[in-house]
Amino acid sequence: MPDTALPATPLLDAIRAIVGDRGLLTESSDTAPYSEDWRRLYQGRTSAVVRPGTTEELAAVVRLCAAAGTAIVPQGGNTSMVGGAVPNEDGSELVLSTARLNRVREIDTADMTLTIEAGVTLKAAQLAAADRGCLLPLSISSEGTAQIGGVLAVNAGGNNTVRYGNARDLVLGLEVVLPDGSVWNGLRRLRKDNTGYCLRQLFVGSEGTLGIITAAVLKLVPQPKEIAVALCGVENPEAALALFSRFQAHDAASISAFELMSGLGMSFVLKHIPGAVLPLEAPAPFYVLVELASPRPDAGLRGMLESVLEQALTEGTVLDAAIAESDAQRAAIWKLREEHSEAQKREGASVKNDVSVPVSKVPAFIGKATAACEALLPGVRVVPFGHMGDGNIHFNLEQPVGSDAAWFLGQDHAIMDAVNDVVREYDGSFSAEHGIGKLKPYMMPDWRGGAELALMQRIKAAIDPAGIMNPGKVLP
Ligand code: 2HG
Ligand code: ZN
Repeated sequence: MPDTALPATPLLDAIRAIVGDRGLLTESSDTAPYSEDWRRLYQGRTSAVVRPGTTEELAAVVRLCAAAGTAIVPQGGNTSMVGGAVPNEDGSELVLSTARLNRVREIDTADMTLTIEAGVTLKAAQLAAADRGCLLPLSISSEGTAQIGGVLAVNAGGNNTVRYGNARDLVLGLEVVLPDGSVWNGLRRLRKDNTGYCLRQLFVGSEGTLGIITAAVLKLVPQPKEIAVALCGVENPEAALALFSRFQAHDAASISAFELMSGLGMSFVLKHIPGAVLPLEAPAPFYVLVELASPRPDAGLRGMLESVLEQALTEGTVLDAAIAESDAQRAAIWKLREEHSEAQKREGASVKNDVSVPVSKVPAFIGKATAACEALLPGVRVVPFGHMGDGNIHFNLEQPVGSDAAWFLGQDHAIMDAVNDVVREYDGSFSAEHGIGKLKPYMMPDWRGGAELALMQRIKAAIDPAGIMNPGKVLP
């Protein structure tokens, strides 16, 4: 055994007896990928990653940890942008991976429900639904890796919130392992069920601090039969908002995504992502990706897209536009948007602000926050993009060219504070869809202090009195 492996303990022996050898990783080379977050902001350590194969196994492991007073960090695809799924640095916390809970339990096309385990990736869940002619209307850039359990635990939003709401809005039922190792089976599939406190919504968005989601019943909708996508170049966020209003006035119900990108963010994608091509004549200061979708095959979306864009071109709201002519072109346009995070990572160090403001305030927010950041850190590169149709902007800042990455990352609180001051002016939120994790608990007293935070702390104490579930996340 290499000297990097930590010694076996009675707890690990007992856990091994439940999950078997394939359910327990203890070599540091095996546990390392589970100990660091996607952004590489947090480098934790753990003596073991436990990978139970069933809910019963997972519950038995939690019972052992509860008895031993050992803290647990639940982890799905480990795609958190806020360090929500990494263990601390002292190696005292066990990582509990849901990856092997990966069964689609049931798809019911009459009830339009998907009963699915936590470890299925969002992409696999979408494909399972599509196989049965249904759509799971949740789409995020990390869907190939992110797992259902984590997606629900953080109440992910993504690209289709403008039409279908956030993950929370799709959850009919949940199965949760509680901090004492008991299992709450709330896998109901009812559209109406007023029976006291809505417990499932307590766990959605709790980021693993109240229990571990092991399975869920999610709502499905009919698969779109017609989809139309365009990439538009626009002068500024004001023009993007004007375009959004045009589409809304025309047929608000057909909008399934309305995404904003900046010229700089797009240039990073074109530079760093192989195969990325801009389908417009010339680069633009900002871009909009608009997607219309309908379950009707003859909805005439293509014609509608053309006529709205023609009007917008005539009045100057849009500088140029490309409408996808095939599935491949549609995917190529979406790739330009979905690779924004990866491209920014390759360009250098970035500080992220996952914030939301009322949709009508997005342009003013971007203008003011840009000015604030440029005044704070001359040379900083502002890369706002995101889900304009629901008001969620990823107001990200890339390090100044030639600056030291560690120095830049050390400015994160000053940058986030400057951006959040503007968010507050517009009655927005400092955390729109990525959650609080390990990065933002310090903001909670300021933003959610008083009765609200006190209530959250009492809920945490009531459900997890020993504080073993994902310590140090969400609550300060
Ligand atoms: C997206 O919308 C994700 O692509 C990631 O939420 C955003 O990298 C980010 O800040
Ligand atoms: Zn996003």
